[in-house]
Amino acid sequence: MKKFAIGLFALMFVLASSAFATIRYVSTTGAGGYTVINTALTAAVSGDTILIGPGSYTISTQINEVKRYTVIGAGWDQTLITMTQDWYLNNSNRHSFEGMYSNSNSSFNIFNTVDSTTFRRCRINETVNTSSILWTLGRSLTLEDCIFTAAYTSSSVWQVLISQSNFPTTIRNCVFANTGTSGAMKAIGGYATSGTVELYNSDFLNFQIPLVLNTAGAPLIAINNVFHDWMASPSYGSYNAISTWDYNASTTLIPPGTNALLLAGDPFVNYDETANYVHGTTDLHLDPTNGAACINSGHPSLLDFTDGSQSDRGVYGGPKPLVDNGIPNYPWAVNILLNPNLVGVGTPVNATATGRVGPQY
Ligand SMILES: [Ca+2]
Ligand SMILES: [Ca+2]
Ligand SMILES: [Ca+2]
Repeated sequence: MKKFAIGLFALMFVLASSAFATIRYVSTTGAGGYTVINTALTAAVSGDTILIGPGSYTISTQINEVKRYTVIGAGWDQTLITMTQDWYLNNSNRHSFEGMYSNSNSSFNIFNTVDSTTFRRCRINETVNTSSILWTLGRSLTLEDCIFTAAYTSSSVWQVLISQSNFPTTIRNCVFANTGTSGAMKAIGGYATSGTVELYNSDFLNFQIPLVLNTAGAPLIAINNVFHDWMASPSYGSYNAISTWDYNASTTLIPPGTNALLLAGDPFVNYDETANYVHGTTDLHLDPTNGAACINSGHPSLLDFTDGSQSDRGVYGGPKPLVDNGIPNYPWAVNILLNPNLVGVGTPVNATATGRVGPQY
Protein backbone atom coordinates (compact mmCIF):
# COMPACT_ATOMS: atom_id res chain seq x y z
CA MET A 1 0.00 0.00 0.00
CA LYS A 2 2.88 2.30 0.82
CA LYS A 3 4.35 1.65 -2.64
CA PHE A 4 1.07 2.54 -4.26
CA ALA A 5 0.85 5.80 -2.32
CA ILE A 6 4.33 6.83 -3.46
CA GLY A 7 3.45 5.95 -7.07
CA LEU A 8 0.32 8.03 -6.90
CA PHE A 9 2.24 10.95 -5.47
CA ALA A 10 4.84 10.67 -8.25
CA LEU A 11 2.08 10.67 -10.89
CA MET A 12 0.49 13.76 -9.39
CA PHE A 13 3.86 15.47 -9.38
CA VAL A 14 4.41 14.72 -13.07
CA LEU A 15 0.95 16.04 -13.92
CA ALA A 16 1.51 19.17 -11.85
CA SER A 17 4.95 19.89 -13.27
CA SER A 18 3.76 19.51 -16.86
CA ALA A 19 0.76 21.78 -16.36
CA PHE A 20 2.77 24.77 -17.61
CA ALA A 21 4.39 23.02 -20.59
CA THR A 22 2.90 24.47 -23.75
CA ILE A 23 2.89 23.34 -27.35
CA ARG A 24 3.69 26.35 -29.54
CA TYR A 25 2.99 26.00 -33.23
CA VAL A 26 5.05 27.91 -35.79
CA SER A 27 3.51 28.03 -39.25
CA THR A 28 4.31 30.00 -42.38
CA THR A 29 0.62 30.06 -43.26
CA GLY A 30 -0.36 31.77 -40.01
CA ALA A 31 -2.28 28.69 -38.90
CA GLY A 32 -0.32 28.61 -35.64
CA GLY A 33 0.41 31.17 -32.97
CA TYR A 34 3.75 32.14 -34.55
CA THR A 35 5.20 32.64 -38.00
CA VAL A 36 8.82 33.15 -36.82
CA ILE A 37 10.84 30.53 -34.90
CA ASN A 38 12.73 33.14 -32.85
CA THR A 39 9.45 34.64 -31.60
CA ALA A 40 8.12 31.27 -30.47
CA LEU A 41 11.37 30.50 -28.61
CA THR A 42 11.35 33.90 -26.90
CA ALA A 43 7.79 33.27 -25.70
CA ALA A 44 8.53 29.69 -24.60
CA VAL A 45 9.22 28.55 -21.06
CA SER A 46 11.28 25.50 -20.09
CA GLY A 47 9.52 22.29 -20.98
CA ASP A 48 7.67 23.68 -23.98
CA THR A 49 7.45 21.93 -27.33
CA ILE A 50 7.90 24.05 -30.45
CA LEU A 51 6.20 22.52 -33.49
CA ILE A 52 7.48 23.88 -36.81
CA GLY A 53 5.06 23.13 -39.59
CA PRO A 54 5.71 22.52 -43.28
CA GLY A 55 7.33 25.53 -44.99
CA SER A 56 10.51 27.61 -45.17
CA TYR A 57 11.83 29.57 -42.21
CA THR A 58 14.91 31.66 -41.48
CA ILE A 59 17.03 32.11 -38.39
CA SER A 60 18.63 35.49 -39.08
CA THR A 61 18.83 36.59 -35.43
CA GLN A 62 21.01 34.52 -33.11
CA ILE A 63 19.03 32.24 -30.79
CA ASN A 64 20.26 32.25 -27.20
CA GLU A 65 17.45 31.29 -24.86
CA VAL A 66 18.29 30.00 -21.36
CA LYS A 67 15.54 27.41 -21.31
CA ARG A 68 14.91 23.80 -22.22
CA TYR A 69 12.68 22.94 -25.15
CA THR A 70 11.80 20.30 -27.72
CA VAL A 71 11.66 21.27 -31.40
CA ILE A 72 9.71 19.06 -33.83
CA GLY A 73 9.38 19.71 -37.54
CA ALA A 74 7.19 17.81 -40.00
CA GLY A 75 10.17 15.96 -41.54
CA TRP A 76 13.26 17.16 -43.41
CA ASP A 77 11.38 17.19 -46.71
CA GLN A 78 8.72 19.54 -45.24
CA THR A 79 10.30 21.85 -42.68
CA LEU A 80 13.25 23.85 -44.09
CA ILE A 81 15.19 26.21 -41.84
CA THR A 82 17.79 28.52 -43.38
CA MET A 83 20.19 29.54 -40.64
CA THR A 84 22.37 32.60 -41.12
CA GLN A 85 22.96 32.94 -37.36
CA ASP A 86 23.91 30.36 -34.73
CA TRP A 87 21.29 28.49 -32.75
CA TYR A 88 22.78 28.51 -29.25
CA LEU A 89 21.68 26.35 -26.36
CA ASN A 90 22.54 27.94 -23.04
CA ASN A 91 22.74 26.53 -19.50
CA SER A 92 19.84 24.13 -19.79
CA ASN A 93 19.41 20.40 -20.30
CA ARG A 94 17.54 17.83 -22.35
CA HIS A 95 16.90 19.75 -25.53
CA SER A 96 15.64 17.73 -28.44
CA PHE A 97 15.51 18.55 -32.17
CA GLU A 98 13.61 16.36 -34.60
CA GLY A 99 12.22 16.24 -38.14
CA MET A 100 13.72 19.20 -39.96
CA TYR A 101 16.22 20.31 -42.58
CA SER A 102 18.70 22.99 -41.60
CA ASN A 103 20.56 24.59 -44.50
CA SER A 104 23.07 26.76 -42.79
CA ASN A 105 26.19 28.88 -42.75
CA SER A 106 25.98 28.72 -38.95
CA SER A 107 26.02 26.10 -36.18
CA PHE A 108 24.02 24.45 -33.46
CA ASN A 109 26.21 25.59 -30.64
CA ILE A 110 26.44 25.97 -26.89
CA PHE A 111 27.29 28.87 -24.60
CA ASN A 112 27.53 27.05 -21.27
CA THR A 113 27.19 23.56 -19.85
CA VAL A 114 24.30 21.91 -21.66
CA ASP A 115 23.51 18.30 -20.86
CA SER A 116 21.74 15.48 -22.67
CA THR A 117 20.81 16.98 -26.02
CA THR A 118 19.42 14.90 -28.87
CA PHE A 119 19.26 15.56 -32.61
CA ARG A 120 17.20 12.93 -34.36
CA ARG A 121 15.72 12.65 -37.84
CA CYS A 122 17.36 15.92 -38.88
CA ARG A 123 19.16 16.77 -42.11
CA ILE A 124 21.86 19.41 -41.70
CA ASN A 125 23.76 20.91 -44.62
CA GLU A 126 26.60 23.36 -44.08
CA THR A 127 27.40 25.90 -46.79
CA VAL A 128 30.67 27.31 -45.37
CA ASN A 129 33.63 26.13 -43.30
CA THR A 130 31.85 25.85 -39.96
CA SER A 131 30.69 22.94 -37.83
CA SER A 132 27.09 21.72 -37.97
CA ILE A 133 27.17 20.81 -34.30
CA LEU A 134 29.77 22.55 -32.15
CA TRP A 135 29.67 20.83 -28.79
CA THR A 136 32.99 21.86 -27.23
CA LEU A 137 31.59 22.82 -23.82
CA GLY A 138 28.43 20.70 -23.97
CA ARG A 139 27.83 17.42 -22.24
CA SER A 140 26.17 14.20 -23.40
CA LEU A 141 25.11 14.38 -27.02
CA THR A 142 23.02 11.89 -28.99
CA LEU A 143 22.71 11.96 -32.78
CA GLU A 144 20.40 9.48 -34.45
CA ASP A 145 18.91 9.16 -37.93
CA CYS A 146 20.59 12.38 -39.11
CA ILE A 147 22.17 13.27 -42.46
CA PHE A 148 25.15 15.65 -42.33
CA THR A 149 26.46 17.11 -45.57
CA ALA A 150 29.12 19.76 -46.21
CA ALA A 151 31.98 20.57 -48.56
CA TYR A 152 34.66 21.98 -46.26
CA THR A 153 37.92 23.17 -47.69
CA SER A 154 39.54 23.72 -44.29
CA SER A 155 41.22 21.02 -42.21
CA SER A 156 40.38 22.79 -38.94
CA VAL A 157 36.60 22.27 -39.24
CA TRP A 158 34.54 19.18 -38.32
CA GLN A 159 30.88 18.37 -39.08
CA VAL A 160 30.42 17.39 -35.44
CA LEU A 161 32.90 18.61 -32.85
CA ILE A 162 32.21 16.69 -29.64
CA SER A 163 32.47 17.69 -26.00
CA GLN A 164 35.81 18.36 -24.36
CA SER A 165 34.32 17.70 -20.90
CA ASN A 166 34.63 13.88 -20.69
CA PHE A 167 30.93 13.32 -21.45
CA PRO A 168 29.83 10.55 -23.83
CA THR A 169 28.62 10.99 -27.39
CA THR A 170 26.33 8.45 -29.06
CA ILE A 171 25.85 8.44 -32.84
CA ARG A 172 23.45 5.98 -34.49
CA ASN A 173 22.24 5.57 -38.07
CA CYS A 174 23.73 8.84 -39.32
CA VAL A 175 25.13 9.75 -42.73
CA PHE A 176 28.29 11.87 -42.89
CA ALA A 177 28.98 12.96 -46.46
CA ASN A 178 31.57 15.19 -48.05
CA THR A 179 29.79 16.74 -51.02
CA GLY A 180 32.92 18.57 -52.17
CA THR A 181 36.31 17.63 -53.52
CA SER A 182 38.66 18.54 -50.69
CA GLY A 183 40.45 15.91 -48.63
CA ALA A 184 40.61 18.45 -45.79
CA MET A 185 36.96 17.72 -44.96
CA LYS A 186 36.45 15.83 -41.67
CA ALA A 187 33.34 14.27 -40.09
CA ILE A 188 33.91 14.01 -36.34
CA GLY A 189 36.48 15.77 -34.15
CA GLY A 190 37.34 15.39 -30.47
CA TYR A 191 39.76 16.49 -27.78
CA ALA A 192 42.16 14.93 -25.27
CA THR A 193 39.40 15.52 -22.70
CA SER A 194 36.59 14.07 -24.84
CA GLY A 195 34.53 11.17 -23.51
CA THR A 196 33.58 7.90 -25.17
CA VAL A 197 32.20 8.05 -28.70
CA GLU A 198 29.80 5.23 -29.56
CA LEU A 199 29.31 5.06 -33.31
CA TYR A 200 26.80 2.59 -34.72
CA ASN A 201 25.40 1.97 -38.20
CA SER A 202 26.60 5.18 -39.79
CA ASP A 203 27.79 5.76 -43.37
CA PHE A 204 30.86 7.84 -44.19
CA LEU A 205 31.10 8.95 -47.83
CA ASN A 206 33.79 10.68 -49.89
CA PHE A 207 36.38 11.33 -47.18
CA GLN A 208 40.13 11.12 -47.13
CA ILE A 209 40.15 11.15 -43.29
CA PRO A 210 36.75 11.01 -41.54
CA LEU A 211 37.78 10.94 -37.86
CA VAL A 212 39.97 13.33 -35.91
CA LEU A 213 39.47 12.11 -32.36
CA ASN A 214 42.35 12.88 -30.04
CA THR A 215 44.41 9.78 -29.22
CA ALA A 216 44.38 10.85 -25.54
CA GLY A 217 40.56 11.08 -25.47
CA ALA A 218 38.29 8.26 -24.31
CA PRO A 219 37.95 5.27 -26.66
CA LEU A 220 35.81 5.04 -29.77
CA ILE A 221 33.39 2.12 -30.05
CA ALA A 222 32.61 1.71 -33.76
CA ILE A 223 30.18 -1.05 -34.80
CA ASN A 224 28.24 -1.79 -38.02
CA ASN A 225 29.46 1.31 -39.90
CA VAL A 226 30.10 1.53 -43.65
CA PHE A 227 32.85 3.62 -45.29
CA HIS A 228 32.88 4.19 -49.02
CA ASP A 229 34.12 6.47 -51.81
CA TRP A 230 37.51 7.17 -50.27
CA MET A 231 39.71 9.91 -51.63
CA ALA A 232 43.40 9.39 -52.42
CA SER A 233 45.70 8.43 -49.50
CA PRO A 234 42.81 7.40 -47.26
CA SER A 235 42.94 6.88 -43.50
CA TYR A 236 40.32 6.29 -40.84
CA GLY A 237 42.08 9.05 -38.92
CA SER A 238 42.99 9.32 -35.25
CA TYR A 239 41.39 7.80 -32.13
CA ASN A 240 42.43 6.23 -28.84
CA ALA A 241 44.51 3.07 -29.45
CA ILE A 242 42.30 0.96 -27.15
CA SER A 243 39.19 1.75 -29.22
CA THR A 244 36.85 -1.08 -30.28
CA TRP A 245 36.14 -1.60 -33.99
CA ASP A 246 33.82 -4.50 -34.77
CA TYR A 247 31.64 -5.51 -37.75
CA ASN A 248 32.48 -2.46 -39.90
CA ALA A 249 32.61 -2.58 -43.71
CA SER A 250 34.43 -0.52 -46.30
CA THR A 251 35.65 -0.37 -49.83
CA THR A 252 39.35 0.32 -50.57
CA LEU A 253 40.60 0.35 -46.97
CA ILE A 254 39.76 -2.55 -44.67
CA PRO A 255 38.37 -1.29 -41.35
CA PRO A 256 40.40 -1.74 -38.17
CA GLY A 257 39.44 -4.34 -35.57
CA THR A 258 37.48 -7.56 -35.69
CA ASN A 259 34.86 -8.93 -38.13
CA ALA A 260 35.87 -6.29 -40.67
CA LEU A 261 34.55 -6.57 -44.22
CA LEU A 262 36.42 -5.31 -47.29
CA LEU A 263 33.82 -4.66 -49.99
CA ALA A 264 34.52 -5.08 -53.70
CA GLY A 265 32.29 -2.13 -54.63
CA ASP A 266 29.70 0.13 -53.09
CA PRO A 267 26.92 -1.85 -51.39
CA PHE A 268 24.19 0.71 -52.00
CA VAL A 269 21.16 0.82 -54.27
CA ASN A 270 22.40 4.07 -55.82
CA TYR A 271 25.60 5.99 -55.10
CA ASP A 272 27.65 7.78 -57.76
CA GLU A 273 31.29 8.16 -56.70
CA THR A 274 31.77 11.14 -59.05
CA ALA A 275 28.64 13.04 -58.06
CA ASN A 276 29.12 12.07 -54.37
CA TYR A 277 26.12 12.19 -52.03
CA VAL A 278 23.21 13.88 -53.78
CA HIS A 279 20.19 14.23 -51.53
CA GLY A 280 17.10 12.77 -53.16
CA THR A 281 19.10 10.83 -55.74
CA THR A 282 21.53 8.83 -53.63
CA ASP A 283 19.90 5.74 -52.12
CA LEU A 284 21.89 4.20 -49.28
CA HIS A 285 19.67 1.16 -48.86
CA LEU A 286 21.73 -1.99 -49.28
CA ASP A 287 21.53 -3.41 -52.79
CA PRO A 288 20.35 -7.06 -52.61
CA THR A 289 23.29 -8.17 -54.79
CA ASN A 290 26.13 -5.65 -54.31
CA GLY A 291 25.27 -5.14 -50.66
CA ALA A 292 24.57 -8.78 -49.82
CA ALA A 293 27.71 -9.06 -47.69
CA CYS A 294 26.41 -6.27 -45.43
CA ILE A 295 22.97 -7.82 -44.97
CA ASN A 296 22.43 -9.83 -41.77
CA SER A 297 26.17 -9.64 -41.13
CA GLY A 298 26.19 -6.90 -38.48
CA HIS A 299 26.90 -7.44 -34.81
CA PRO A 300 24.92 -10.60 -33.91
CA SER A 301 23.72 -9.18 -30.59
CA LEU A 302 22.06 -6.25 -32.39
CA LEU A 303 18.81 -7.47 -33.92
CA ASP A 304 16.70 -5.45 -36.34
CA PHE A 305 13.81 -4.08 -34.30
CA THR A 306 11.49 -4.11 -37.34
CA ASP A 307 11.88 -7.74 -38.48
CA GLY A 308 13.89 -9.49 -35.75
CA SER A 309 16.67 -10.45 -38.16
CA GLN A 310 20.39 -10.06 -37.45
CA SER A 311 21.43 -6.43 -37.88
CA ASP A 312 22.76 -5.14 -41.20
CA ARG A 313 25.77 -2.82 -41.59
CA GLY A 314 25.15 0.81 -42.58
CA VAL A 315 22.43 3.38 -41.89
CA TYR A 316 19.46 1.13 -42.68
CA GLY A 317 20.83 -1.60 -40.42
CA GLY A 318 21.05 -1.85 -36.64
CA PRO A 319 18.14 -2.15 -34.21
CA LYS A 320 16.36 0.96 -35.51
CA PRO A 321 16.99 1.86 -39.17
CA LEU A 322 17.26 5.41 -40.53
CA VAL A 323 13.81 6.94 -41.03
CA ASP A 324 13.40 8.31 -44.57
CA ASN A 325 12.58 12.03 -44.79
CA GLY A 326 13.16 12.37 -41.04
CA ILE A 327 9.45 11.89 -40.41
CA PRO A 328 9.07 12.43 -36.68
CA ASN A 329 7.22 10.32 -34.17
CA TYR A 330 4.55 13.00 -33.97
CA PRO A 331 1.38 13.12 -36.07
CA TRP A 332 1.39 15.88 -38.67
CA ALA A 333 -1.15 17.07 -41.20
CA VAL A 334 0.94 18.12 -44.18
CA ASN A 335 -1.88 19.05 -46.54
CA ILE A 336 -5.58 19.86 -46.23
CA LEU A 337 -7.85 19.90 -49.29
CA LEU A 338 -11.24 21.61 -49.22
CA ASN A 339 -14.07 20.56 -51.50
CA PRO A 340 -15.46 22.79 -52.90
CA ASN A 341 -12.45 25.13 -52.59
CA LEU A 342 -14.30 28.27 -53.67
CA VAL A 343 -17.16 29.03 -51.30
CA GLY A 344 -19.17 31.87 -49.85
CA VAL A 345 -19.70 32.55 -46.17
CA GLY A 346 -21.64 29.73 -44.57
CA THR A 347 -21.13 27.21 -47.37
CA PRO A 348 -20.34 23.78 -45.93
CA VAL A 349 -17.09 22.21 -47.20
CA ASN A 350 -15.57 18.77 -46.90
CA ALA A 351 -11.98 18.86 -45.63
CA THR A 352 -9.58 16.01 -46.45
CA ALA A 353 -6.29 16.00 -44.52
CA THR A 354 -3.15 14.16 -45.57
CA GLY A 355 -1.23 13.23 -42.46
CA ARG A 356 2.01 11.45 -41.57
CA VAL A 357 3.71 10.02 -38.54
CA GLY A 358 7.09 8.30 -38.36
CA PRO A 359 7.74 4.94 -36.68
CA GLN A 360 7.34 4.87 -32.92
CA TYR A 361 11.05 4.51 -32.12
CA1 LIG B 1 28.37 3.46 -57.31
CA1 LIG C 1 33.65 10.75 -54.65
CA1 LIG D 1 18.84 -7.74 -41.03
